[in-house]
Amino acid sequence: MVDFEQPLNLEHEYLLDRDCTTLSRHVLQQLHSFSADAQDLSALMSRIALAGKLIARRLTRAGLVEDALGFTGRTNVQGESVKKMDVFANQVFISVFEQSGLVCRLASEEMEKPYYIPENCPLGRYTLLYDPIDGSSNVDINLNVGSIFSIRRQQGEDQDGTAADLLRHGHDQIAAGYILYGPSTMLVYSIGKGVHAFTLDPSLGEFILSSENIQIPTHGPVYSVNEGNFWQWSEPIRDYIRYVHRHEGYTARYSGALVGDIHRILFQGGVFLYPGTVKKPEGKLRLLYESAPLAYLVEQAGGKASTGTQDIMDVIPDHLHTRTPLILGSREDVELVESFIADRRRQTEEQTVLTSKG
Ligand code: AHM
Ligand code: MG
Repeated sequence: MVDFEQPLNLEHEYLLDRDCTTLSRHVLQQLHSFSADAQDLSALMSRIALAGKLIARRLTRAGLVEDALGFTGRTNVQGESVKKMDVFANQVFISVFEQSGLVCRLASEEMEKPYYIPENCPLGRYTLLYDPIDGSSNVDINLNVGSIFSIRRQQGEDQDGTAADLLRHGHDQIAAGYILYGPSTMLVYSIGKGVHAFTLDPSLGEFILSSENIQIPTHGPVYSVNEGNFWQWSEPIRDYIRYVHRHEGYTARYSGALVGDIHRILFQGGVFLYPGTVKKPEGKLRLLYESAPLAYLVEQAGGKASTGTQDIMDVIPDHLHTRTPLILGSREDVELVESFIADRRRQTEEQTVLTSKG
């Protein structure tokens, strides 16, 4: 019941941003340094934040702006229909890094090959990998979407443009995170020193620190998966879902945008699953700019990321757009899913031995 007699305490409104720790200041504080590398990382994060603000601004008014919503009529390299917002957001990331001297090369879900910014290359020692709009199907219905990013040091010249130096495990990432476009716009990042969340204050136009050193609960109630794919899963994944259906304490949450689902799990605990399906045996999500950055983040928060049989961070992609099954979230919940997979595998092996003997 609202007590209308009580005056509102407006002090609380300013409690969080009283110190106004901005993103760039936070990066420098984390590194305890003003070295060239620290300045680079701070500048990189500021540019990513600028991309986030530009995308958030467009999303906020998308229903009022001509040509903001709907499909372009094209399909991308993944064979998926491209939305106008995908194209816009992809271009925003390119534009904010032009003439920055920071990033020589960008690679994204929307581009078959890496995009070079030649004027940056003499100086820019980094590659930005990103999913400009994650959860595109939510755009036209005004639900949350996100952007995912990962930063790696560029190794060598990549003269043939194959980006072979990117085909390495996730431990090579030096920073990763996401921007969530929800009721507030939030940026969550890690540079290998914990996970920190910033909320965009539109009146300042700045991301202000709102949660520091986020630790994911070791177990949580949420399981987040597209259950419409049940018929397409392997038996161990079905075993796990049958298990949660039959035990108290679980609740299903699935938004259609990975960033939103992971954001919930980061704060409240639980597990996100996008396993292989009949139609997509490797799952849907792409390693380099979806699964690996989120794995890096979740591990930094004390959680776990797995294909079901291997740590996501250890997976080496064979091409830029390689997909992997993804099981991500609270350590105990991910391990429980893995145990169902291991159990079935053991049973199958035992069965094979028995059959061969007899
Ligand atoms: P997108 O980056 O093309 O939007 O695809 C990734 C999205 C994830 O955000 C989400 O978890 C998943 O695809 C939803 O897929 P589905 O509709 O098959 O459940
Ligand atoms: Mg995506």
